Amino acid sequence: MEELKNTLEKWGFDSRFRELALKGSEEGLIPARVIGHNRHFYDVVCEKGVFSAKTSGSIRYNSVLKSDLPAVGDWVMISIRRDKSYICSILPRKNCISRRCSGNVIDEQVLSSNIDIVFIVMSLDENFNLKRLQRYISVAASSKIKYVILLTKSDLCSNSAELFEEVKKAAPGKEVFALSSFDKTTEELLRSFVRPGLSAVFIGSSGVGKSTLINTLSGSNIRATGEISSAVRKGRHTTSSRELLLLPSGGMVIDTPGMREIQNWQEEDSSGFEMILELSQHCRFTDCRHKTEPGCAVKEAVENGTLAAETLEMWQKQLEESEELKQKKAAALKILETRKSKRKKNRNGEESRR
Ligand SMILES: Nc1nc2c(ncn2[C@@H]2O[C@H](COP(=O)(O)OP(=O)(O)OP(=O)(O)O)[C@@H](O)[C@H]2O)c(=O)[nH]1
Ligand SMILES: [Mg+2]
Ligand SMILES: [Zn+2]
Repeated sequence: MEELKNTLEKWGFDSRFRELALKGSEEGLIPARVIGHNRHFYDVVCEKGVFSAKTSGSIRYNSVLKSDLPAVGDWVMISIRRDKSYICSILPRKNCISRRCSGNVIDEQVLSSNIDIVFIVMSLDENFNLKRLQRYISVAASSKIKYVILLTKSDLCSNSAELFEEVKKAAPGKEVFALSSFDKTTEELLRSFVRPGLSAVFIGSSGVGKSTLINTLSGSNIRATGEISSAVRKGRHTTSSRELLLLPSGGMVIDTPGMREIQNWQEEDSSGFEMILELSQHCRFTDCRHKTEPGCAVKEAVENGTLAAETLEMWQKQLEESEELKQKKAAALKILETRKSKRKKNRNGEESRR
């Protein structure tokens, strides 16, 4: 029994989840962690091994947002009935990293949950883009999970020191590393963060080296990486699904497919925009949007060159998006309430008929 308990601990099962799981175990359910997901099935690991599971009807019935469904990294309670396994509930997430779904749908997609560290990966080649990095930072920061920035392909870059400084400025006080994904020192660096029992997730655009870093960390080629020339593989993604892997040295990593766009779902985080917040204290109107209002201290700072116009542009875009999101969230909650009350009515009706 002790050995079995150890198995789940390797996968990050701690006292918090153990306590949460105890409540569910009375109904014959057992705890498991979601380690993979494809269209209709989830791969889950539990004391009895790895199983392919479906969600129970009640999970599907009660979900309004995509984020109400299981995600890679979740601890869940499952039932194993002969040859079929079902995910019956999701234990409350310790945290999660999520984004707004791409395209026109406004919904929350959980990229992974119950994470101890986020590696934001960007390469020092033509993929380098500070605006995009800011997006990733915003997503990681609002999830309140520790994040570290990895700038890969330093071996292909002649001005990596310069770019490194630019990133340091964009992420004051944060840990930033310029490296080559293949180096032994990179393995040591990653290992210092991904300790046994901890879960790390790698996020970033396609081709920046997320899977390569995971191979370096694990000491073997456990992940396929994109080897085809960049001209051929433009827009192609090597990693196509999220997967949580247990490393031989302990610790877990989640490899994710490169994302073309990432938009924050959570309330916007203001890190990186402190200067605007500070300046807006001096605007004539307390609700100044720094657009056409007279007496705007922020606009003034842009005009005299103390504040970059792009920074203000990004901040305004972020505000617009978060307002749109607030409305959508309110609408989604309404749907949930209606569903719940309908369900209650049905149940009451059934009872009174008895
Ligand atoms: N020179 C050099 N090449 C690298 C480095 N890191 C990754 N690569 C190469 O970049 C290519 C893409 O790497 P992947 O690890 O597949 O990138 P990915 O981020 O996992 O991409 P997706 O799975 O599509 O999201 C591969 O050919 C790697 O060998 C690096 O530090 N230096
Ligand atoms: Mg990959
Ligand atoms: Zn203003």
